[in-house]
Amino acid sequence: MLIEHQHPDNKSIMVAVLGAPNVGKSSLINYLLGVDLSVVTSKAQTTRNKFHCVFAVDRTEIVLVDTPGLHKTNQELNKRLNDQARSGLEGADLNLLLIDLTRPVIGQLQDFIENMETENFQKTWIIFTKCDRVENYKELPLSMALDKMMEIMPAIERAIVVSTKDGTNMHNLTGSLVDAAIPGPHYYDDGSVSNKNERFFATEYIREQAFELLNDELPYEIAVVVDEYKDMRPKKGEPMDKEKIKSHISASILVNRPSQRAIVVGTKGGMIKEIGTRSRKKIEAMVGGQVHLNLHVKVSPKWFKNNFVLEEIGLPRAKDSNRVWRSK
Ligand SMILES: Nc1nc2c(ncn2[C@@H]2O[C@H](COP(=O)(O)OP(=O)(O)OP(=O)(O)O)[C@@H](O)[C@H]2O)c(=O)[nH]1
Ligand SMILES: [Mg+2]
Repeated sequence: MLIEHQHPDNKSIMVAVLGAPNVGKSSLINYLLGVDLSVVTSKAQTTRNKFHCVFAVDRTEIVLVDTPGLHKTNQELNKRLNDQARSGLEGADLNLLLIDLTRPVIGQLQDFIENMETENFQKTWIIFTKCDRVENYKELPLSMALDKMMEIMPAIERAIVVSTKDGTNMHNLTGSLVDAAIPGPHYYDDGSVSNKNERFFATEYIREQAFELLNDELPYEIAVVVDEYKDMRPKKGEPMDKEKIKSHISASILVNRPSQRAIVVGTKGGMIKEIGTRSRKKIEAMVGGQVHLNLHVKVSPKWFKNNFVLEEIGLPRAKDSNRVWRSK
């Protein structure tokens, strides 16, 4: 948005949402946004790319940066996921560090510090998540835990206990973000929800369903790439007939081994059909019209070590990336 078109009372804040895998980062973002934009599954390491999610409260723009869960690793794919999380901090005015109340809290902070250089951390709030899963969470010695956390990491200013399942304190969190926002221009146009496009979210929604439906190590050995994305919606000014709009998307689910291909296809194609039906519904809700989705399963051995594929799915080399590359 052009600065000269900005209202003088505008405020904005960029907030990095950080924490271990599965603590509820994407769920928190979706709750604040009011839409299921970011993918959420019951499995750890669902989010693979950092990206911005944007919403506004009156004249305050809040930009939330979703990030992959940070964890210890030597594998190339995971190094790149960690790099996405670390770089999610860049330009943030505030960090929300999510700590899952159903697991030891101090240990999570120590793990986080081990995986992230936190010495230069600015303004950080601890968000204790999933309080609905803890009986009598108000009786937990959280203020003692917070004191200890502040000692370990001086950038921590405060803590909020939340649940995205029953909404505990989520309004307080929104209010606190608005209060912490800084007077100045908005970065995004009104109505923008993300810096990623619908094509990105289409791959995410396919991967989300595959992640949820597949078991064991298989979710971690799949990737989704869009081969063709034809947006058939009418251009600005053209008449809109919702029944007729049909976007065409052709996408591939990459697997590591031929035996995995058989599982993803399923008996009589049942699994791929289910992944397709569920993800198509979510993509249709996003684009606001009918979608024709063509899904394939391709064997791409060790795609998770292949620089070409990793770049294609938005994971460029990390600082600590391995030195040996497979070519296209
Ligand atoms: N009971 C309960 N479950 C939650 C809450 N927040 C998230 N979850 C669940 O926790 C799981 C992980 O949530 P995500 O939002 O995907 O977690 P994440 O931190 O983004 O995970 P990664 O992307 O893997 O790093 C999902 O099954 C969520 O439904 C909460 O407040 N209460
Ligand atoms: Mg996530």
